[in-house]
Amino acid sequence: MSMYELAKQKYASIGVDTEAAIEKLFNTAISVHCWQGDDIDGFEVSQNELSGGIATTGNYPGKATTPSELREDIKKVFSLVGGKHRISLHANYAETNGKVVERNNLLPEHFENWLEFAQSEGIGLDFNPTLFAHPKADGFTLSSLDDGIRDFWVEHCIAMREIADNIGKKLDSKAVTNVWIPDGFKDIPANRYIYRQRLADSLDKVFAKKTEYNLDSVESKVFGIGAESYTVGSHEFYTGYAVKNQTLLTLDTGHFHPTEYVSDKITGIIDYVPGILLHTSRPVRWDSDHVVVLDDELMRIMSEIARHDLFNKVYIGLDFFDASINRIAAWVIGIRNTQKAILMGLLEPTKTLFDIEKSGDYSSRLALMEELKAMPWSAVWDEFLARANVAGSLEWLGEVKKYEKDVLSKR
Ligand code: RNT
Ligand code: ZN
Repeated sequence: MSMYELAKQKYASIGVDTEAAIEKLFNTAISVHCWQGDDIDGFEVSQNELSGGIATTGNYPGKATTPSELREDIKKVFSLVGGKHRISLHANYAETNGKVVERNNLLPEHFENWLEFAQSEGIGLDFNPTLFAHPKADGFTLSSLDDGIRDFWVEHCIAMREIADNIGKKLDSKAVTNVWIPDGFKDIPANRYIYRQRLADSLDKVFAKKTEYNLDSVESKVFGIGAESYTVGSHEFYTGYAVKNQTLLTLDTGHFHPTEYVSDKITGIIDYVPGILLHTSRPVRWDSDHVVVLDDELMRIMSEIARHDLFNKVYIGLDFFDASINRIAAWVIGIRNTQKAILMGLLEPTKTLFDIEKSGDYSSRLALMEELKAMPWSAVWDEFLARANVAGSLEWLGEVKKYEKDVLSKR
């Protein structure tokens, strides 16, 4: 009997259907962030240094320097992971044919090549206005007290959600547009209120027009480099804003105090917003955006989604950028780990766990949860890879090494 058949039987004995889990995993799209491929540089004609309190570190050779190289890399990544996914694009990945197009003037045509790529891959796209790495993003953007600066960013966000709406329609797949701003103070502010009022007013302007194929989301943060004392778009601010205005709320796993868990926030907020966008990341001592590993928190997050069947309300996206290792490997590791965690969540005997808990038998609850970790989930994972026709657990790295030799090293 194959490893998978044995695993299938073992799971069946605790009431878990591995076939259903595999099918669900196939149907769970992850929004893959384009910016892992080139350290968030993007392709603007006038390049500006990364800013906004986020940073990539490392100098691994072979990064994508053109849109076609980036798409080639993403194609490679997609060939190494099972299932159909999406691509999350930042505004600074627009293609303007060598012409300077200000961010507030961006149009769907500037994402035409991405649209064609998505069509040929049969996938959806998501968007992010880029409110950093720009001369007008010096400390404050949507919350700026300077009308000129504030209006510029309002216009930029409006342009991006129109692009999302337009492209979402063409792809017949709703696009999530995620707004994150770096606004904040290095040192103790005198007036914590005024910037938040300003931000709320800007967001109202940005979201004023209804869209059909675009879903708005807002992303909070606890601090950034250079904004250690005060972040305008804090978690409380955006939670309130999202609930009041019924936008999605983005939860980035790197944006909270180290002892706070995103996994515990999901059921706290899900009934009050139209959805949650996850930014799966890995903070190491700070919001460092390391590649996602299969750690406890990732498993807890995915098990929350699986236990309550929240797949229709939680949009799973990635957000990490490591320039110190092969960037294709970084992507594949992060995507595969996210999928492994989803699978582990799907392989839990949820009803049994809930029933045991209701009965008050907490010893059995803990025992079962711990035993689940030693169940043969990896045999189900290998079966998923085999059915997806992608390289197995130990083989994919060889393909990345080959790609590095044949393609990346020649850049
Ligand atoms: C920054 C936010 C944001 C960015 C991307 C590049 O702290 O997490 O999501 O990482 O937009
Ligand atoms: Zn994020």
